[in-house]
Amino acid sequence: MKSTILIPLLTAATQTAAHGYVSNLVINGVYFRGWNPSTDPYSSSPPIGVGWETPNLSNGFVTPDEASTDSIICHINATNPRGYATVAAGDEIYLQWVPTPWPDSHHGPVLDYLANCGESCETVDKTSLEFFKISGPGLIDGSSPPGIWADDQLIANGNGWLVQIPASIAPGNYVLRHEIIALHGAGSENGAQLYPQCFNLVITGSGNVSPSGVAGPDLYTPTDPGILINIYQVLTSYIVPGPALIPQASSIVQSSSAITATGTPTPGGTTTTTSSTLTTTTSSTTTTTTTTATTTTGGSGTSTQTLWGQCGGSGWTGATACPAAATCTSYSDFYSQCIPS
Ligand SMILES: [Cu+2]
Repeated sequence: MKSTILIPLLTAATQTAAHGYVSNLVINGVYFRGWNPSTDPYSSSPPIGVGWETPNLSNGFVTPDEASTDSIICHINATNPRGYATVAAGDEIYLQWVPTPWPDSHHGPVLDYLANCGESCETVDKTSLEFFKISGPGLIDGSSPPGIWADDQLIANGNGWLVQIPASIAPGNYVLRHEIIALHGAGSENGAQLYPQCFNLVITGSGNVSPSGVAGPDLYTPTDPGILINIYQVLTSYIVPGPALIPQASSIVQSSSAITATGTPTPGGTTTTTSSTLTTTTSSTTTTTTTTATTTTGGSGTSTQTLWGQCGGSGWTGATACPAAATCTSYSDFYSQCIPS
């Protein structure tokens, strides 16, 4: 009896520091940086971005116990970003996560929702947002525990996830809520880890579908069958948490998405919604290379990495020293992180 309880606990404990976030979006080849919780909260003037801003200093997750709170909407104490990216209905958006690879113990579904902001996503009250689900694969193959899950496909495709904006969606201002739910500890109550990440989009097009949705705190409960579940057993099915997919949702084949240019977010209040300013960057062979370079930029100006920042791993060219109270800790061949000593 003891051993069945102990194993998941140990699994969770060894992975506590290997959490993550979306480092960037790629929209038709154009790169938009996300909110970086390792560096941006320490900056007095972080760049205008499209990712919701959160003082998520532990680079952590939202717990099932917080599913009924505002934390579930766009992560802990999230506030509106000051910009947005423009995308056409029908286009695909690629969301890339760090660390690379996403910790492979963290099996679980990958979910995408939209919510219409009305006038502006830069000023909207997040508690008024009503989310409808446009994508939500969960279990791919449960025959060999702990199974193959949607986020295993994410790891296999450049550590990113491709989601299509439904072609028939009405144009307007939307928050894209993208989320991984990690189930490695989900056999115990409050053991699942929810990683919601939000982005501001202006969706263009001529569609007329405006689905109804549900408020963030109404999406899940801690005892949903897809949130309280032991994945260390053969599973023949899995009930993905949250509301049903809208009928217009599409299922697309996952792949990575090459970066060909860097996009500048359009500041809120700007009336032009046709396109963002593009700056062509030196082309790179893989998206991973570009991400690494960007992470390095985040730590520029000092040879010491910030607390929780990356400090090593295969291909890493940034700072390898950690602040005085932290130790550079290796989690895989690909990722080391400055952890408080
Ligand atoms: Cu984790």
